Amino acid sequence: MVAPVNSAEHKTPTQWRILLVDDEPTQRLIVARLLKRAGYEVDTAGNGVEALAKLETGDFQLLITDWEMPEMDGIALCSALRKSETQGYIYTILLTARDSIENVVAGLQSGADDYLTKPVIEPELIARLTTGKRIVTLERSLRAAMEENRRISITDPLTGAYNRRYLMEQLPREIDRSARYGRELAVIMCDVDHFKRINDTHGHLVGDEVLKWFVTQLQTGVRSADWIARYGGEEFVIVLPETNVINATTAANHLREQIATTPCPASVGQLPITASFGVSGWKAIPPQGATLDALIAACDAGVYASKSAGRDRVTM
Ligand code: GH3
Ligand code: MG
Ligand code: MG
Ligand code: MG
Ligand code: MG
Repeated sequence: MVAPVNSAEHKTPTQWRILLVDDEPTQRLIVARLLKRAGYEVDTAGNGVEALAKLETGDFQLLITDWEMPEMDGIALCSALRKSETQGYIYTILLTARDSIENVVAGLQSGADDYLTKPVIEPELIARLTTGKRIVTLERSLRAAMEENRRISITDPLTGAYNRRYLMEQLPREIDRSARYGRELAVIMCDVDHFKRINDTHGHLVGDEVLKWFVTQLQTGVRSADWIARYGGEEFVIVLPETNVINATTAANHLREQIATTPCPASVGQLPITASFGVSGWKAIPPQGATLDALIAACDAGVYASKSAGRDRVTM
C-alpha cells in the first residue's frame, strides 16, 4: 500500500436528505409533504431512538426534530447526535410547540442549530433549511480540504509512496502495537543500485521515471497491509505488520528478483535495474524496548552488507 490517492473531492450532496422526527403521524405527513415539494428527499422517525438508528446508516445532511416524544425526546436526540461520530455534520432544526425563551435557549444548548415553533410556516422553514445547506456545504468543503492537506503532508509527490514524515510518525505506532500484543513486525529497506549512474547517463527526469517504476514494483509485490515509504532519494522502507523476519526476507527476495528480471520501461528504452535489501524485525531486535531507530539501523546495516557483497541481494 502506498499513500492513498486523492479521494477528498469536495462532495456537495446532489440530493439533500432530511430526517424528519415527530411522534405525531399527521404532523409528519404535513411537514414531509412540504419538504418534498421543496425538492428534499425525506425519511421519518417517531422518536429519538429510531432517529439515531436511521442517522447512523442513512446519509442525511439535515434533521428536523420535534421536542416532546416518547422514549427519547428531541433534546436528548440533539445531545446524542453531537456526541456521536457521524459521517459529516448534520444540521439540526428543533420544530416544537414549546415557545418560551427558556425552551429556545435549552434547545440550542442541547446542540440544535436552529429553533422553530409550531405551527410550521412553510417559507420560513424552507429559508432556514437553505441556511442549513450552506453550513453543511461549508463543513464538507472544509473537511475535504483538511483531508487533502493531510494526504499531501504524508505523501511523496514523485512516487506516491508515503513520505519520511509518515514513516517516522507511523512506524513507532506499529512498533508499540506489535510489542503490546506480542505480534510480529518486520521492516525491509531497499536502495536502488548505482542509481547515480542512471541520472548521470540519462538525466534526472529518467531517474525520476525509474523511481516511480520502482515503487510500483514494490507495491505489486507486497500485501495490502504492508506499506511503503520513501526514506531518502532512492531508498525505500516497507513495513510489514504481523510478519516475521524469515517471511519478510522471502518477500524481499521475491521483490529483488522481480526487479532484477524486469527491465524498467523508461522513455529512453528498457533499463536494467537492481536493488539491495536489508531486513529487520523482532528476532533481530527484541520487541520490548525496541525503537524506531534500532529497527531502521538494523535494516540499514543489512542494505550496507548487501551493497558490500556485490549488490542485488538481500541481507537479514
Ligand atoms: P549505490 O548502489 O551504492 O546505492 O549507489 P547509488 O548511485 O545508487 O547511490 P548514491 O547515494 O551515490 O546516489 C544516489 C543518487 O540518487 C544521488 C541523488 O542525486 C539521486 N537522487 C536522490 N533523489 C532523487 C530524485 O528524486 N530523483 C532523481 N532523479 N535522483 C535522485
Ligand atoms: Mg411530540
Ligand atoms: Mg542510497
Ligand atoms: Mg543507491
Ligand atoms: Mg549510496
